[in-house]
Amino acid sequence: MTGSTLRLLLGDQLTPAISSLRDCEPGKDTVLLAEVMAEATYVRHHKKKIAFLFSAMRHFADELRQAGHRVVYVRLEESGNTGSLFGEVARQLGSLQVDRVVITEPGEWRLREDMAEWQTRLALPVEIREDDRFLCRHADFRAWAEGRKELRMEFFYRDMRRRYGLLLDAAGDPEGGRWNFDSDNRHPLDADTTIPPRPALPCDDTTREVLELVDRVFAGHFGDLEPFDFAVTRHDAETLARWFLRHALPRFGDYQDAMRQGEPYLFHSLLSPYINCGLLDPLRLCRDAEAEWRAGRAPLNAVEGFIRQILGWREYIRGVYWLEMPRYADTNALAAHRPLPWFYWSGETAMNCIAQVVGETRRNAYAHHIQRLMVTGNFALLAGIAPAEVEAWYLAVYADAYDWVELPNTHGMALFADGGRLASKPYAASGKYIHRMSDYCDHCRYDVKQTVGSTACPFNALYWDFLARNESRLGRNPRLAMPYRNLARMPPDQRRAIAEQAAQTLAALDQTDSTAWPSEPALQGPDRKKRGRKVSSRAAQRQAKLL
Ligand code: FAD
Ligand code: DLZ
Ligand code: SF4
Repeated sequence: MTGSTLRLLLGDQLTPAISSLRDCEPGKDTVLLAEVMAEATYVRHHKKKIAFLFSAMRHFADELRQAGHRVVYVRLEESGNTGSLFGEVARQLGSLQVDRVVITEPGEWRLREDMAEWQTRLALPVEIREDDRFLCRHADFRAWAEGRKELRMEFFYRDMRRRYGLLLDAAGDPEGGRWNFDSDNRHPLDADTTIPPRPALPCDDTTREVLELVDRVFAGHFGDLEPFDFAVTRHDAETLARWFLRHALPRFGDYQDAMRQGEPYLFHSLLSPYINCGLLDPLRLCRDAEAEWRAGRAPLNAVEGFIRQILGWREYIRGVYWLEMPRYADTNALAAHRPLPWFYWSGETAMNCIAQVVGETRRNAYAHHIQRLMVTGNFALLAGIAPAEVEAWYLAVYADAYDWVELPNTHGMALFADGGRLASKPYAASGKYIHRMSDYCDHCRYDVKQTVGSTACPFNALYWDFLARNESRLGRNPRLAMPYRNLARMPPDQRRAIAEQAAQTLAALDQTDSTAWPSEPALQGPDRKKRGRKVSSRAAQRQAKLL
């Protein structure tokens, strides 16, 4: 066979209409999907994330075969699997007669850089196409950003609303007279608000096989593998999307920022893993959400809020990533160098908010936005944890995490490590914010109303200390004028006491086990469990005393 093309699809490219398949000739071309160690371990992804992607990839290969494509699917343990995407492409070229390789650009800089060399290494044309599943092309984002002193999501979002004609009235103005209803979307949950139960999706044989594989091969990775309740087919992902639009979207807006102990999902969509891997189409979700409002089934604040997350934040975040990389990842505007505390992995801390979020993350490979931003992210910001360590954690633990979306959210939004390129101010907050938006403090050993003393909430002194420590960098930020005025008004004794309290907390943090997961390489089987226990009980002892 001559004149045929090898079309590589990555684990987050599970979309039949993707650019790399656009001119595919099913009788002639070969589509390649490969489970490879390099992708599963470049960070040690949560077990559920690996299982989700492998099962979704296997199901997608079936979907393509049913549509008439010739598919080569390489399983992780298949004999001869080279362990890398390049190796698998090269291996297929040995057995297939192809003239060229076609790929849709990957979502991560490291892989994009690697692929730039493939044509030379393979001595064959390698065409890398733009990923037009996103709603803003690279050139359009660059043109929008060109000449702007500051990049701000809000202005980008308005342009995107106009471009796609979403939630506009006949005159082209925003429905409801405002572009943004965020100020309506900050309600804490009332005690009697009930959360709708999510539909259960049973595992099929393919998923069960993958669960067995992941349990055996990735036993040393973070996270609980079961119960496993992710959708792994387009059909099931669409079922979950329909469920969300009908049952959770109406209250999505009101409770978007709320947190409640024991309720990891509230009214969030949980759709990010499916959008990011290509099982759901972001524009269709926006249009379907708009239809719910037009049909009178969901209020405008909810629908606008949901559309803003996808059309606005998601696209803006991606635009910033490709505009700023690779320099972006190396910035450290607040000179944060502290290692990541072990309790980000173990959850063993007396700070109940962190223990809850880490526990849910371990169980579900999911935490909603405010948990990521205002609990684990906020603590890392206040405590000055090194951005690269925090980013490696977020990239590993969430099922929706890929560098293009995780990095700007963590580096820019949560840690302000880019000095304000993405957000106009750091999302720094004391325990008061967590208390207002959740019931975590009701179950905490610390007292959220205290700033100094042995039972004081650690977030409080750290918050003021963060402002004081970074005054030369942040003091002139107009959006921080009020907290800096409050800091300036504090009597010197109080400032001194807060500085001492924060210093004690940070010293305690420095004494806790701080390490990547797992603490020792290749921990497997029963031995792993024993050593894992030893490490975590040592950490627990220290933290019981200190944090
Ligand atoms: P919903 O609350 O239901 O929101 C609807 C959709 O909007 C999401 O599915 C998602 O596609 C999109 N969205 C919302 N906020 C953002 C955002 N800030 N950036 C991009 N898309 C957004 N999101 C990821 O998809 N992958 C990540 O690796 C990731 N890492 C994050 C790290 C930090 C520190 C923070 C603060 C946020 C991160 N986010 C990430 C954004 C956001 O937290 C998740 O998209 C959201 O929690 C996913 O849950 P959901 O589907 O229930 O979202
Ligand atoms: C995340 C992931 C994992 C765990 N495994 C694979 C894999 O075995 N094969 C693959 O093609 N992709 C995988 N992925 C997704 C890739 O890491 C992702 O495509 C790149 O990071 C680019 O976004
Ligand atoms: Fe978190 Fe402080 Fe509240 Fe405890 S008191 S849950 S540490 S904010």
